[in-house]
Amino acid sequence: MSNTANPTWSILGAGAIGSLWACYAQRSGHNTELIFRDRRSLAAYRQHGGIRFTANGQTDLLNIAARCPATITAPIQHLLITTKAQQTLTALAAIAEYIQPDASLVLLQNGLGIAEQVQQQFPEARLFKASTTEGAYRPSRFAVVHAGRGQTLIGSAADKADAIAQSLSFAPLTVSPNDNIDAVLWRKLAINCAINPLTVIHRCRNGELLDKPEALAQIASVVEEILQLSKILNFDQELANLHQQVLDVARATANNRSSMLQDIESGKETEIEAITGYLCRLAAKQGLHLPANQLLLDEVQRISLQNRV
Ligand code: KPL
Repeated sequence: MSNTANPTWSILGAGAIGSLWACYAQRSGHNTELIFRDRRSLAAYRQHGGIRFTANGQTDLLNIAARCPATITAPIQHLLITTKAQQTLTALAAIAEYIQPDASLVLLQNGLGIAEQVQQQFPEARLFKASTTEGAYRPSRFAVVHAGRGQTLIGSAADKADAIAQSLSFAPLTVSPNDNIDAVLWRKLAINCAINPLTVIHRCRNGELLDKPEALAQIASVVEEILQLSKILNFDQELANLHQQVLDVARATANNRSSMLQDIESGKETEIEAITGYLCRLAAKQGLHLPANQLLLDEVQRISLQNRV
């Protein structure tokens, strides 16, 4: 029952957010498929019997269709990309032959700097960028918990996003078109830079940062540097009240472990390169050094190296 208004969405990246979208798509009767990295992960998924999905205190095992690059047979016209930023290009290269030239590609991930490279790899594709504050985490492999409601915005420099937003709104998830998605993503990057690395360094939940004078001082310095860079890039209007907003997000998500801390705790590669790394590289191109952010980057890289399993 795939058609223009109700397309089949292939989902690349079965992390928390990819699994969340896949589960709600399946629940609401839409065609969807998860694309796993290789035959081994696909076999492990099949062995597990599906994704164990928990929402509103209820858990179900959802047997969502799944493939890996070697088992894809049909062309891909609608692709939701929820891999980690640094894994995107390799994951896309593995399925590139199936992606239709004019496919709709939606990037829904933390960090910046990948969209331009994806557009280069698929020059005729309709590329959309999205950002979500839906709260989801994976208590174990092939399991996802929808922990808190949030907002999801989508936009594109070249296209209207209304139809795509609608087709990705699998109830109760709602995706809204946004005319200034780059500003939304810049703000999200800034908030991620101010919270995520510090939760790793202090090994604490988001809200616990607010009780630590040292962390509060670090947040203030990180924010100050981001505002400096944003001014040079003419992005400063987008960041009005950034400092207050960071504190609000830490308070609103007080009980959560940031995605970066979750990665560290499960021995996975973090997204530090696409978050603070991207910020520091962008600053360097402008001849600007961001010492507080650089320190967090170095420190998280050091912790990750010690930590990888
Ligand atoms: O987006 C987040 C994450 O965990 O990645 C939070 C902590 C809410 C903001 O940085």
